[in-house]
Amino acid sequence: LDFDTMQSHTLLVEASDHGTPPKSSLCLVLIHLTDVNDNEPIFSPSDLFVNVPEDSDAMHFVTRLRASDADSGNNAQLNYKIPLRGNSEHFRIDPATGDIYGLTDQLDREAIDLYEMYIVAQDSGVPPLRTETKLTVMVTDHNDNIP
Ligand SMILES: [Ca+2]
Ligand SMILES: [Ca+2]
Ligand SMILES: [Ca+2]
Ligand SMILES: [Ca+2]
Repeated sequence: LDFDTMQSHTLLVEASDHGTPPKSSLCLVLIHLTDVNDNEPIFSPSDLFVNVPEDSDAMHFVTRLRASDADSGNNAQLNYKIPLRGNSEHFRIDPATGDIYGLTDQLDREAIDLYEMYIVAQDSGVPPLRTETKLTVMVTDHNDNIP
C-alpha cells in the first residue's frame, strides 16, 4: 500500500461459515490510508551553476532553487536553507520560495571568482527528511580595473 499513488482502497471481503449448507455474506471494506513521510525532497536539476556579474548590487537575485516532494500535507511542506559552510554567508535563501540572493555588493572577481554552497530542502514531516544540492556561483568579469 502506498498513499502517494492511491489514497484509498476498496476490498470485497467474503465471510463464510462451515455449516451445511455453508452460508456466506459479502462485505465491502473501505481502507483510507494516511500519508507517511516516505519521500525525501528532490531538487531538479540537482546541481547548478549560475553566473553573477561582479558589479551586482547588494541583495541581487541569483537564482531560484526548488525541490519537489511526492508526499502530501506537512510531509511535502518544504523549507529551504543554506547551512553556513565555506563562504556561503554571502548568500541568503528565502525559506519558503527557494529564491537565492547575494548579500554583498563587494563581489570582486579579481579576488574571489567562485562561491560554492550547499542548499538544503527539508520537509515538515515527523521525522523530517532532507536533501541537499550544490550551488556554484561564478563571478563574471566587469571591466573595473584601470590598466
Ligand atoms: Ca508518503
Ligand atoms: Ca516528504
Ligand atoms: Ca573587480
Ligand atoms: Ca574586473
